Amino acid sequence: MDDNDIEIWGFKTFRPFRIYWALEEFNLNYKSYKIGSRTGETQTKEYLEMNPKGKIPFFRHKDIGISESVAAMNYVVNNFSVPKDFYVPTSSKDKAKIDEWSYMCAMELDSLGVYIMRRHQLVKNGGLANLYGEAPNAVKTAKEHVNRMLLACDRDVPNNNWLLGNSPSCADIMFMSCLQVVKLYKLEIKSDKINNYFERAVKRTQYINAMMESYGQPTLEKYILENQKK
Ligand SMILES: N[C@@H](CCC(=O)N[C@@H](CS)C(=O)NCC(=O)O)C(=O)O
Repeated sequence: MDDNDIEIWGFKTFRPFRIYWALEEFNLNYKSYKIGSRTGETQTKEYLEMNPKGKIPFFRHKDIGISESVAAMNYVVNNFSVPKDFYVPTSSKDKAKIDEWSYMCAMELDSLGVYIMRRHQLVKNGGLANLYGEAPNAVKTAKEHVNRMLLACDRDVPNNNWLLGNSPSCADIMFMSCLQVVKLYKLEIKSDKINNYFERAVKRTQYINAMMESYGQPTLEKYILENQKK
């Protein structure tokens, strides 16, 4: 398939980042619209006609529009010619392993973990308690949940490789996107293996390009520093 007319809406958070990283791995052309959540930009008539959820990211390629980050990431890796140094499995076993990582990240780390923290933490701690209500116990148990899930991942994180071998795959995009936000919320990752994996992964050029697209900075540290100045 050709990469004409790929468009992506959204930036500055870990979910659009997933799509940017996939697009960068596949070296595709795309047009990005740097709109943020809760800025009003996702609530215009035009945007809501495209994506009635009123959220970011939104992805469009020709006649298909996709309003879920994981689905858009998968669309990219399943519809364009696969670069040599990116792993898209053909075996049902490896496909299942990638699904296992993706669902774990989207449900356990994202929805039940960092997103609960984000919704119910105080604004001064980077949360949205002003909109969704302060819920210290929910935040506490969400943090514990993230911790527990990360410790459970430790066994399956390799010492020197990507999650499924010598090249990154969607499993890595998903896991790294969540580790990124775990770090943004200053949660300690109590696994040397996972911390070392993170440090290896952030050196990849395509990761850095995706960071530039979504956060305007090559590293998370620089993005955090930039925001502290504001
Ligand atoms: N499951 C969706 C979640 C999308 C989502 O919640 N996006 C956030 C920003 S990363 C958003 O737009 N929030 C605004 C809102 O909830 O109104 C995905 O993975 O794409």
